[in-house]
Amino acid sequence: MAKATLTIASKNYGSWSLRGWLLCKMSGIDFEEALVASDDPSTRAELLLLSPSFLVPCLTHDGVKIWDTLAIAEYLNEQKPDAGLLPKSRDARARCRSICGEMHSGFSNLRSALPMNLKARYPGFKVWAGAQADVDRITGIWRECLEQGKGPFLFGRLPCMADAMFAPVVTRFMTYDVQLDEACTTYCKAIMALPQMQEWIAAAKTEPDEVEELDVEF
Ligand SMILES: N[C@@H](CCC(=O)N[C@@H](CS)C(=O)NCC(=O)O)C(=O)O
Repeated sequence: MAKATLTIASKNYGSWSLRGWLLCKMSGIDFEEALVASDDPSTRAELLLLSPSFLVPCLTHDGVKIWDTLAIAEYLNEQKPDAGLLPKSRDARARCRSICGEMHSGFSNLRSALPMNLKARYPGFKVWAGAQADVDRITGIWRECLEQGKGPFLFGRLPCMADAMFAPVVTRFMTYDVQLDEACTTYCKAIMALPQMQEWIAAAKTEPDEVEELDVEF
């Protein structure tokens, strides 16, 4: 079967790109990256051809395009059912899908106030109350999952779909110096230590410093 292509944008700022890329890596699908600078008007036409929604990530595989991160996750799970993108038990799968959906559609205060920026560090950053409510809900989800699945990842020993969905939140917590309890700190360390995360972050660091308008939700 032909190699898949994952269209992504900036590795430093692209939180959805990171999720899509981690999902591809975790699934083990054979894929190549197509990196587009989505802020550059001259490449937007190209992006429109590659991704019907104009958004990234977009996965192209065997004649189909999948242009939404949750749809990519479900598609990869169908293609690679043994990769462990979803937990094995029905109950855990239901919880995993629920928290992935919650991440996909929610936490807009956190996403706009603490945009992903892997190269930046803001020690002592003041998180405003609206974003703090999102931090509290996310850490509540993590604690519950870590207690039930016994860690080190949200649903047990290996990272799954939910860990990919929350990975850019982990990096935001580090960038903005968000104070966490021991369980959540340990979880963040486990995510940051994943070889795939190390690979993505190393590539992000080689990107040129970006335009200021990208320092907003992206
Ligand atoms: N719901 C979409 C969100 C994707 C999204 O917002 N992607 C951002 C970049 S991370 C984007 O492509 N923005 C449009 C642009 O920059 O032109 C998904 O799940 O994939």
